[in-house]
Amino acid sequence: MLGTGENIRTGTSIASLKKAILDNLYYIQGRTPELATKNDWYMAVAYTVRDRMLRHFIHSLKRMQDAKVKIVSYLSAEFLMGPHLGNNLLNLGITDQTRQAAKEIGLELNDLLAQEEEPGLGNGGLGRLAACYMDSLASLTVPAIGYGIRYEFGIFDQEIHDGWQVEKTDKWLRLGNPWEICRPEISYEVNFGGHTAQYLDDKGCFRVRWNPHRVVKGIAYDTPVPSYRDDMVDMLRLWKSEAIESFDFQAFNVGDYYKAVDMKVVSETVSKVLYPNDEPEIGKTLRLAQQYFFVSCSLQDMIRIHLARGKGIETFHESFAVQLNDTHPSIAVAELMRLLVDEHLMDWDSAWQITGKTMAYTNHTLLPEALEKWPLPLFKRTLPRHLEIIYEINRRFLDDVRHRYPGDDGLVARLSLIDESGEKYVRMAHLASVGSHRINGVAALHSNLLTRTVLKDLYDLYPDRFVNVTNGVTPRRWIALSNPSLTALITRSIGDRWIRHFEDEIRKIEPLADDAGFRQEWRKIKRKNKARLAAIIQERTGIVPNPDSLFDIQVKRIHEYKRQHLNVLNIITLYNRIRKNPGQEIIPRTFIFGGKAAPGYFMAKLIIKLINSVAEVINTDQDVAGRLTVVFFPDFNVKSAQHIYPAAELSEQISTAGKEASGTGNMKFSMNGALTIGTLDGANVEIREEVGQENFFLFGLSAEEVHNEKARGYRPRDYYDSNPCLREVIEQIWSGYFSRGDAELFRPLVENLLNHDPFMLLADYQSYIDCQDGVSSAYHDQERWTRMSILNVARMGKFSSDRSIREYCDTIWNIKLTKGG
Ligand code: NBG
Repeated sequence: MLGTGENIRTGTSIASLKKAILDNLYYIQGRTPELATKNDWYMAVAYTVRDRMLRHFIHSLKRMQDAKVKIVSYLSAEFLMGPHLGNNLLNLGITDQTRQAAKEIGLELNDLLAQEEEPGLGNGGLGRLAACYMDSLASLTVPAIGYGIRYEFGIFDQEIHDGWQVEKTDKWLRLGNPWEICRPEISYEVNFGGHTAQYLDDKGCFRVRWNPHRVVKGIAYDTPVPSYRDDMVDMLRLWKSEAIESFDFQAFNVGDYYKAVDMKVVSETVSKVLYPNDEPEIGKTLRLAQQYFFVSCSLQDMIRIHLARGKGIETFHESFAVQLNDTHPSIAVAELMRLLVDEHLMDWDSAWQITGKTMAYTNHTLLPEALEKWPLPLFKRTLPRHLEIIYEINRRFLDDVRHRYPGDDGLVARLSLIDESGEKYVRMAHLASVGSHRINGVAALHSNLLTRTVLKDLYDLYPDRFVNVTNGVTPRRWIALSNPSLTALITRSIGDRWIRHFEDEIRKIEPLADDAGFRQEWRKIKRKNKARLAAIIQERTGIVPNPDSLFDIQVKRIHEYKRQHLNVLNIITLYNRIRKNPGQEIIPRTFIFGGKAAPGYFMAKLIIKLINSVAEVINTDQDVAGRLTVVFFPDFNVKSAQHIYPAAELSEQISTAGKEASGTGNMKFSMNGALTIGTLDGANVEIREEVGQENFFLFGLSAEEVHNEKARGYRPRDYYDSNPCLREVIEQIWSGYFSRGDAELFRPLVENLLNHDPFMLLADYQSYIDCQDGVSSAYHDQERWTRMSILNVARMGKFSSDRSIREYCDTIWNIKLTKGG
């Protein structure tokens, strides 16, 4: 029986949900319960949940037609949303009813949650940040559209074979995607290649026409992004590339069927696959095509929405605040100019004003080699009209620079949008900066270093444009969804307002750090989460971790600057101590690693092999049995992350100071009660400030010390020569101790450390080891450790993405928050 007055599509009583699931199974999946597969059931439940978002979704889209409302347009080549079902149930507040409804049908909700294949449309932190920001935008009831690419294949699935990473195609769409709504009628044409022609229009004005070589079409796929327990449902609009019909036609007319099909294949290639690098790779035409493709569709869509509000094009910036998530979408500066000047016939100066007021740019990296630049010939071949526009932007920009700094040719060359120091390149960070009214870094240290290193000249020119917005993560997915037991405990203690108002409310658990009963429950929950993770690890790897050992975890992309191999040096050091003194008492530890290496990044892949090789030796050594365990958790992604963070006790944030822009995993760990061992890098600095230095394990050189040591001429070999423990560890790796006698395998890694060590592992080694000893002794005192853990969570308010979004609204988008403030 349905609850009184309940609708089959919207009702949230157990009876309504149950009926709806069975209905959707029949009418959407075309199955009866007897024949339904697990995926059929998952789909039926997913559609049932989606139905319950649509009323608010449609209403929110209607609100976007209101000319008074400014819409945030978050342009990002990556959105790492994670599995939708659990999160949507949570945000709608119908998890318990749905669990019960499923149960009455004979289904386990957890099995259905496990059935969902996550959309891995991102590489790491940058893509996941975009997803957290979408959650906060909706929850703060800010109208927002996330614009990106609907990659057919997301980030590869990682398998481990013989200790090595093997990449497998991610076929996430294979079984269908119930969360998206395809909108074939929302589509735009995007041009590529060809040439431009100048002409005088009927008023005698100089105009440019672009005659492209190729045209593809972008189709919108919309995914609702619900707020946490509020009416707002924002939208993720991803573009899929397709062939335009006219091309098929032409070929058909001359009877060339195969050419028509070829054209279709080429067009569909644009949104085919996510580039699996978290640093850009120079010279991939397809990547530039992807960037331009999604940016052009998105800007055309925004202009359509703006004009549909009945407003003139000259007020575009009042309708949209466009945020460029790194330089990947920075072609938007030139594309908006093209649309305004060439298509909407606006004069250059007005168009430039509007562009600057609309755009803002977030930088996510300090690694100079990671700043995107495109070889000029490639750029010209792909986007001839945009190159002309960029030249014109550059001409005016550099005139201004010359005017302000007469005679400084060096400065002009450094600031130019075109790098002419050797082979010519278009500098995308410069384009983004010149075309934006705000430029931000993602943590205080990072923003500060930006103005002193990679963007220094731009900062000197436009100091008022630079601001900091420290990253944040959503406490909904990362605590309420991932850690239900902790969520229940906190809610029992301080009520449930903390989930929505994390910034102010979570602090209320601070006094409970002194409550022995609370501490005991806290520990029980951690123990339970560890046991749950241990079971998953056993299932995935065959390794059986001891749930009473200290869970010491490093999960993130594999990169030399993140220094997973420094962690390995500590593991081997501990191992050597036990070998020499088997009877000694030590705190048992389980070291867990997870993360993907870019497929072409040799050293990162070798680090994975090293971890697995060390694991093999240590895990099978009877002398250490149960005391040290090393695990490489394969295929780290959002789904597995939700099991990993809640089980962590120690969070490894050990990048070389000055290299990690912010980090966001560091926040997820700390929010789940892990203590951090870390350097003064990225947001670690602010996390330590918030939780208190006595609740944070700090080690290593500061960014400034790293800089100075390098300036003095860093010699890693000096550290090697003078530290016997370090020497022993390096020699073991070198000699084949962990590679069955193969002394060649890890040679590139060891030689790099001894001769160059660009990330200064050897300089930080002893400080890291000492700090790890401090961790062990702190862990010895479980009451003290628990107190520190509680204080970490209590003081994480600042790192809610709600706070970040509030700051973006205030200092960048000029949007007044109506609610939740
Ligand atoms: C990454 C940084 C991280 C940061 C995220 C989100 C890129 C280019 N940058 O430190 O490495 O947390 O961006 O800002 O992926």
